[in-house]
Amino acid sequence: MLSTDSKMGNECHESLILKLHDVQAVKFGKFTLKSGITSPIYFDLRVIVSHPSLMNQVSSLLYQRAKDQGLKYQSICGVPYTALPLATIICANHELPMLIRRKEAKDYGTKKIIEGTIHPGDTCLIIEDVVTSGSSVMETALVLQAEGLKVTDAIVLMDREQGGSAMLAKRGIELHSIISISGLLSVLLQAERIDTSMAERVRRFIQENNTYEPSRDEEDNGSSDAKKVCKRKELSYGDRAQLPSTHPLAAQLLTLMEEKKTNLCVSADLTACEELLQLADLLGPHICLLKTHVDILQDFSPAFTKSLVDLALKHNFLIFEDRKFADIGNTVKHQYEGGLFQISSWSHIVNAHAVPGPGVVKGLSEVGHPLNRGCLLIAQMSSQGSLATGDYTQAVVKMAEEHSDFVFGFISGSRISSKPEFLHMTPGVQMLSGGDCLGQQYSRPDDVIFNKGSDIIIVGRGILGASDMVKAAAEYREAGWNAYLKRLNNSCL
Ligand code: S5P
Repeated sequence: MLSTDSKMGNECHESLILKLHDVQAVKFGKFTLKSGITSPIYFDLRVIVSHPSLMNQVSSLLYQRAKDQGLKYQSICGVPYTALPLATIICANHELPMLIRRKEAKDYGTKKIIEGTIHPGDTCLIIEDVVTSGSSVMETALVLQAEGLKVTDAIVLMDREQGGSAMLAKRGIELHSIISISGLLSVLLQAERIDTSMAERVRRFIQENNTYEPSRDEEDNGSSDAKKVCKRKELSYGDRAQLPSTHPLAAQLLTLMEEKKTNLCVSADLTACEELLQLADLLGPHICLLKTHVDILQDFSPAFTKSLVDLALKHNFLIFEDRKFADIGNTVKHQYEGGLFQISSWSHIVNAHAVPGPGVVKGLSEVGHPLNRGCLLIAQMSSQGSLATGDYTQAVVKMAEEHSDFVFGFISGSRISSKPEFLHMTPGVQMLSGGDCLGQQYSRPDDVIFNKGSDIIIVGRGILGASDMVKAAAEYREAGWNAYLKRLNNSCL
């Protein structure tokens, strides 16, 4: 087992997930689904109606999620049947109007399909227990919309991450889930309720059984984000390396990416030097960048950085110390050059928050520029509730452009600068979207590179947590590279 600290926080719905497993609302084995497909995981959330404390816990989480998202709605409708009592509890506890959708219209009397008082123009929030393809939520939404109600959001306890969210988004409904498959598997794995091979079987099943099939139009153009990408002339990594405005270090990185055919950066968040060096040697052939957090190493020594630099030369990758400098220029200068770690002596790339103003870049540049080092500015973050959005992100782009002799790119969730000399690197990447229990949020490689137009995927636990890290790295590399090729092919040249 690697010494990475992958421990989950307590507010991770850990107890809820364990209770759901206790009452067999989630089961592992071999199950034949309605479609005839054999699945290694099965959800039967209906059983929770017999467990009142679970019902209360789930309903309050659903309500809280809507509150955290800042959703505005005038009524709630639960998708029949399991979500019906959940909606009832929420509405009763918070004195909210509820609507009930009938499965079948009554064949006598009013022939109503929705029970309750309908105010056309009101927004109705949909509640659901599990979403796979999203079709049940959609059916309910259509019935509500036919009555003149607006449906913009749905809250679900469990998203199976098999395309439901994408399908609903395409139809204007945002899906918010409490538990993701990745979160569920992490908790059950840690509690030793399932083993690694079962977790991997489920992950693979989910990836291979995505129910969402983009329409031809979408396939041709990508999502709406990709349409924006398509409008641009898309240069290859190799072409961007040749641009006169490209920073020499960015040019070196872009060239090696093209040569090695990889846009994968592994986030080597390990706590023992020897393990980190072994990882670098093992994954070196697959990566363009190795990202470190040198201050989490328990046994750091200058000899370690020398070995790491040797491995970078051996496998032709660059080193990126994820130090996230965020102080006044004079202080970051010392932090970069001196102290125990002497970062500037071995790390090709560092990153910084722009929050202190341009002084942070000037201070770092005084040390790094003469050494031909480069810097990324953190323009967006992958964590939930990040404040690095909107005007702040725009200001970071401006700051980068004004210091392009040292700053050559961004940490961001998507492409935020149209200048091809800037590189975009995106953390929070796993094969399945979802998150951890401490606010990390994951996007898939294809989404990051093809839809969002980023250049490099940064993957930590998606690889470090796999039983076969080399295989996992190869899979991420392939997914990232194929998404890049798809983007180039899709480019409107
Ligand atoms: O916004 C960010 C910026 C960074 S650099 N979100 C991040 O997760 N990171 C880093 O990327 C984080 O410090 C960690 O080292 C890595 C993500 O790790 P993972 O295990 O969640 O893939």
